[in-house]
Amino acid sequence: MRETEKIWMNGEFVDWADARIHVGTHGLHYGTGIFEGIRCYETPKGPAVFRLTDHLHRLQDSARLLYMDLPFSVEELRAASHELIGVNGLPECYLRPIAFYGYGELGVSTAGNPVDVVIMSWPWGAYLGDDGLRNGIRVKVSSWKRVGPNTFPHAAKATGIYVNSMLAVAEANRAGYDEAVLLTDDGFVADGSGENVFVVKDGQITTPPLSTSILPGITRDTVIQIAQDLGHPVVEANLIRSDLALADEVFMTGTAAEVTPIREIDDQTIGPPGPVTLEIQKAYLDTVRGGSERWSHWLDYATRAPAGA
Ligand code: PPE
Repeated sequence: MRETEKIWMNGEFVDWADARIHVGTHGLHYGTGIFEGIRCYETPKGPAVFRLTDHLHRLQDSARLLYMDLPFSVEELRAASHELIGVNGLPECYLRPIAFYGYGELGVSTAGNPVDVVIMSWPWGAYLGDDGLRNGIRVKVSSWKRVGPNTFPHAAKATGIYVNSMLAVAEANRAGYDEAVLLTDDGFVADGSGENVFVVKDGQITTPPLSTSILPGITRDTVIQIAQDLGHPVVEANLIRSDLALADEVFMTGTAAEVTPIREIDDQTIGPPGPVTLEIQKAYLDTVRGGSERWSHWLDYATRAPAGA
């Protein structure tokens, strides 16, 4: 990763190299952390963070699901995010707020541990590669199932749950694919290791409902609204594996992945990025870079000039 100057840790800016934690940290041992992934884009009116408060509200929801008291409010974390962007002076960056049970007592119970909160920011290009964003990626349905709703509160973007994603993407990558799609135990399409999934068939766009153990993606919500506005209503309905293979178009959404077309699933050709995918991808990238008046309320403009400006 590309290092930047400062990291915000529990209310202070520390040098990148000094942002350390103790090896006895509870979150390291038991995966008891929650996090967010947010992008800041360069726009004609300066850097703007996309749907910042929505991401921070999801962080708060994740905390609640892990019985965690966040020691900072959404407003404080919003201000800290803007300050960090200013301090690091990057017009475009990815923001990674993370909160975790810290150093105090080991043992699975979180009693006796503080909650530490950190925000990192660094430049992060196309998550699945520039070529993937342009020409589409090759995906494999994972043999690992998405954790069920009574195994893990999937609405929480919690660190520990990502072992599920890590196994799926490791399996896919080792078999030569770019990304994995996970199914639920019942065989319904859930999400990618770090993205939500959309299918286009005979002009109808469908995405799995929140009950299929997916992360309630903010990009998913953005795309549903943008697509609807473009005259493509999105249906939230269960999909099975063969719906992917027989689709006219399939794409994935995520803060990191943005709108990434899928050109092949399990060695079945879907084809190059189709017209609906390209229309939505363009509208999404225009929106996040300030090109749409209609959705300008989603842009949270930096309150401070970048360092050195
Ligand atoms: N599902 C999963 C499992 C997931 O991790 C993400 C985000 C999404 C769906 C899409 O959510 P949203 O970003 O709100 O649209 N994955 C984040 C982390 C990726 C990583 O490798 O780290 C992201 O896109 O930032």
